[in-house]
Amino acid sequence: MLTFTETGDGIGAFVEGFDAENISHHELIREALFEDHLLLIFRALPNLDANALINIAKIFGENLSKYFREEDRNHPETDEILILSNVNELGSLGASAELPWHTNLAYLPQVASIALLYGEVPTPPEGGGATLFADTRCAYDSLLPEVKTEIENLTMIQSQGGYHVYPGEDVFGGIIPQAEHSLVRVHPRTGRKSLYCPGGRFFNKIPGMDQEQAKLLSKSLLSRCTSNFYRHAWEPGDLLIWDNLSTLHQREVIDPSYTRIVHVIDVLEDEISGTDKSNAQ
Ligand SMILES: O=C(O)CCC(=O)C(=O)O
Ligand SMILES: [Fe+2]
Repeated sequence: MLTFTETGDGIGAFVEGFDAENISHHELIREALFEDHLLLIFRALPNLDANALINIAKIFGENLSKYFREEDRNHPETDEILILSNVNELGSLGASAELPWHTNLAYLPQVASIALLYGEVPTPPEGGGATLFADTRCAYDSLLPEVKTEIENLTMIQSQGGYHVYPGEDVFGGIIPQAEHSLVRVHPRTGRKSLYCPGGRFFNKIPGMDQEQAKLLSKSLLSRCTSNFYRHAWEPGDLLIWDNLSTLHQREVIDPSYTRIVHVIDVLEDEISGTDKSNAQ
């Protein structure tokens, strides 16, 4: 039987009994993800190979790996999975530093609706590298009505010189990918509002707002979102799937004397557009 048990931290549920071959489970996990938990945690699936992971991602939609740079396609068997590791020969993309709060691909116009992270070689608890998740939908709901009105029509520029390609742009020539997104997003599936990536790793500016004021607003919204979070201390074979439009995540620093290898897939959900409709031209 497919069951969901809440983490108790206001976001996320542990999933048991999931069978990817059972089609009736597909809509159940989509519903549990978007309507209820925003983060699904599958513990200890140590034998999940590349195909199995790709097939689970397909339940949610189109793989966005085409936006990754050629040189970063580092999985030996497929282009659809990125390996993030703090071991150079395996790809140094994630390195060992902390990754501040962010949503994946926020600096692309076509953002990822869902993301998957699979822990192939997690660090032991003393090795760091836990991943934290916060609910930006609840954070929006908790704002005072006057703050909601104040931010309703704001946009933010999200920017990153990192490892994803901005379609049509030459990142190798030094152009930093960036995109403008509405701060308040309406989830295309549930109709619920959330704060979309209100600060952290990719925040650049708020068009039309003085930069000091923009930074203060971003900081205060970010701290509102991240006052509660679920902290995932990895065990071998854990799989996390999250609603990337209604959450933020962060990775704690890794002790570089430990090896850590995780696999990433970013997905654009089939039935919805990841493009910010409220902002569409
Ligand atoms: O390594 C992790 O736990 C998270 C990695 C991540 O958030 C990213 O690469 O976007
Ligand atoms: Fe991420």
